[in-house]
Amino acid sequence: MHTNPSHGFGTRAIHAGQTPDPSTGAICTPIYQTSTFVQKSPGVIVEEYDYSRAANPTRTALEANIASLEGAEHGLAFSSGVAATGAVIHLLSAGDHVVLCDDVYGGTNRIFHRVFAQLGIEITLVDMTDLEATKAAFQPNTKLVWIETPTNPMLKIVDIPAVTRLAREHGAITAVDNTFCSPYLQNPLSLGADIVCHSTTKYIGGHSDAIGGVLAMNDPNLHKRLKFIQLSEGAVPGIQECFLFLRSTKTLHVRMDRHCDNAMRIAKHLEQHPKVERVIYPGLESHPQHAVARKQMRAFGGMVTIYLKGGLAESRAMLEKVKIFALAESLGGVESLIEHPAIMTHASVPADQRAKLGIADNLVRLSVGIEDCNDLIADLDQAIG
Ligand code: P1T
Repeated sequence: MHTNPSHGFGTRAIHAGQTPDPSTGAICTPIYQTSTFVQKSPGVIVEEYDYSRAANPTRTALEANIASLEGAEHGLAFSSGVAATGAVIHLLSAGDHVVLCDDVYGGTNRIFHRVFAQLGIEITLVDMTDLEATKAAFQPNTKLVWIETPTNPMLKIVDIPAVTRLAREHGAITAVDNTFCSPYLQNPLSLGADIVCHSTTKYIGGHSDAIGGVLAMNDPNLHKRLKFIQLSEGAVPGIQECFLFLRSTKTLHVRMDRHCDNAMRIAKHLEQHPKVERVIYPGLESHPQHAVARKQMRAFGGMVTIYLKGGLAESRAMLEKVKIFALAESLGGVESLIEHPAIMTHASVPADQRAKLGIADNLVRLSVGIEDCNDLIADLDQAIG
């Protein structure tokens, strides 16, 4: 199927990167479950295919599909979101410096501080909603700025054009972890970023049944370097996973609309709840960066973070009482999840940093699914008590 960049998101989601199988007409891209490809003569190969770590047609279709959804020239698929993150950090050399968003997924914090810091990468954590502090964090050896927005779990919104401008002025590249938005809600390359990163495990996959990651970029040199890292490190996705993600992107726009509608209703409901101290949702007027969110996001996503009145006892009681929400790490699936960041997803973040960010015992994170919203609200109400 021919698609071009001017087609709407839904058309590209369903068709980009995919042509009916030439040998059978199968409308879905086949699962090319093969590790190797027969050569016509030594070195004479069909298209680019010689070995599936280097390239595989099902993966090529996924990479082209995601690139189209991000408005990018190139896509690269990885075995997980952190594998995609690690590939970007491998662009650096010992002695290089990173300006890192202070509130990121716990595993992102961990790979920077506990894997790459040992290899000589310097890191400065900064609250990127404070542009003066962000500017002050740059050093002469700063090579990479890593943004996550909305941040996990505090849902802070980083002004992508403003921070990418600072990075360019300092000769650094910018990568944006766009997992919480999916390509449907925000396209960081169009806002000035050099690389966009997703954990496809989340909204792109959408069904809580596969782990994966992707990068998308425009610059051919960055693509060449990252493709070399993908080949050399070998953290590539399995072919079945590529098929599942391709299947899932076809409904991404429809699912995201429902995630956003449900999350907005739940955020507004909980804002009025007598046992809830504070609701953090970028779509609420009360969110400190609501204006920035309006500028760079098409809608406000499916993640809602709340502070309950009380402490660990109150949050533990709620997490044990939910019946439709499932107590589990991860996010972005069709089913609603609930979790305790301090004990679960962000346990690997040092306690002093958690305290500084506000990841407290009464903080609870919701990944609002696409069930009937009335049922979700009733479930939260009975669990909060
Ligand atoms: O789990 P993996 O596919 O490796 O993705 C890592 C990752 C990267 N970026 C963001 C913003 C993420 O939220 C994650 C994974 N997050 C969770 C598992 C979680 O519950 O927050």
